[in-house]
Amino acid sequence: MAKPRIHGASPSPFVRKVRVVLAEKGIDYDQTPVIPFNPPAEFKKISPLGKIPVYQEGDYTLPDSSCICAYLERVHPEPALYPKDPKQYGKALFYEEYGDSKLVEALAPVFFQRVIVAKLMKGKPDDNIVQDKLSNAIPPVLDWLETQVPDGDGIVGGRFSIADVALASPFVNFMHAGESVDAKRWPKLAAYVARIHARPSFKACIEEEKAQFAAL
Ligand SMILES: N[C@@H](CCC(=O)N[C@@H](CS)C(=O)NCC(=O)O)C(=O)O
Repeated sequence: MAKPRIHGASPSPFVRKVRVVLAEKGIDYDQTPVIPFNPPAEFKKISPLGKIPVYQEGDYTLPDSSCICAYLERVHPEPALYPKDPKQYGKALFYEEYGDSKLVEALAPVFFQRVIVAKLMKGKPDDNIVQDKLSNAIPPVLDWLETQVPDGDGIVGGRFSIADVALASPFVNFMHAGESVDAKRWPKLAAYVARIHARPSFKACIEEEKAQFAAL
């Protein structure tokens, strides 16, 4: 098998999902830090939606973090990151979707304003957007997650899975934006996110990203 290459910049929650899965499965890879708002001319050929990440293995390319992670599970089945039980499998896919859509929609604008606009683009962040998300969009999402998360590592069947990867990844962006889950209001969720982020797979990404942002 050709050494895989991930096209996409590390702070993307979707790129991070794939990097965490690669690390959990012990797969070595290269990375091209494509920024989707300013992609190289040829990028659309491998990313029809113009989004990151794209996975490449020789001349095989595959966009979309969920498709990539599912593919990686087929070619590297161990350690398994998808439950074998059909009902748990269905739940894991739903939590992955919830992380990728609802959670990213709620948390990412705070990251975008405070990090992308303020630090990378050296612009003025729109504090109205940030406050609206923090006050209105985010609490109901965290309220629901508080009812779902376990005391252990795995939200589905007590085993770490793709669901945990997808749910924990957007909280890294929240952290880069100077925010965290309020442990007084959402104690189970705060502890769960901290546990997942402490896994070596997440920790390596987080430390690398922090160093990148510190250099700005
Ligand atoms: N469903 C996709 C979403 C990927 C995505 O939205 N990536 C963002 C960066 S975090 C992007 O490339 N945005 C550029 C755009 O939407 O044009 C996946 O899971 O990979």
